[in-house]
Amino acid sequence: MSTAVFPGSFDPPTNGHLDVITRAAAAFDEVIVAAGVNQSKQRLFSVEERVEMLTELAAAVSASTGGTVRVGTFEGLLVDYCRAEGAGVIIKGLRSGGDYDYELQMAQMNRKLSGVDTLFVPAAPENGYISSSLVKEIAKLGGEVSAFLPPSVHARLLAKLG
Ligand code: COD
Repeated sequence: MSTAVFPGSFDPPTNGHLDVITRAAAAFDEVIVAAGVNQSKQRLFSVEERVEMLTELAAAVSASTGGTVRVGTFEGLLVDYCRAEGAGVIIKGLRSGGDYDYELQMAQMNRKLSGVDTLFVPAAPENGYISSSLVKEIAKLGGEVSAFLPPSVHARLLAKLG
């Protein structure tokens, strides 16, 4: 069985993340969407909230694609998590040359460390400018962000920001 891990902060998950999850689900028997737990980073959503949002999205993708998408969390080295889960591939989304420069080095290092390879999924053109941090900034300043988020995530963001 081919298992891939799609790691991220997902603070919160966006339409860009959802597109990558959907496309990965079509290519692998199982996709684990793994939310990183990094105690030193300030997040808007707790890890429990991010897992809840991702679990709703994973259920919808599994239902629509017939694939298996589940959600996990990891702390520490990503490749240790991949090995523990029996995953041979890491999935990363690429929006720009900046993403590529950053991700290439990590991909090469992760392969050297563990043999776990990284596959890059190019962002869909309509999602290429979406990032969780920009969406949060716009929403905090009162801007409209519903076009960038799955509806369930949008509702949670509005509730979170009051
Ligand atoms: N369209 C397509 N893809 C997108 C979009 C979009 N609009 N937005 C984001 N993505 C992709 C990103 O490129 C990334 O691949 C993924 O989705 C997650 O994005 P984020 O922003 O939620 O999460 P990041 O990039 O902050 O997550 C960083 C990790 C937690 C994955 C990273 O820090 C990590 O691997 N940490 C583990 C520690 C480790 O092993 N370190 C050693 C590395 S060699």
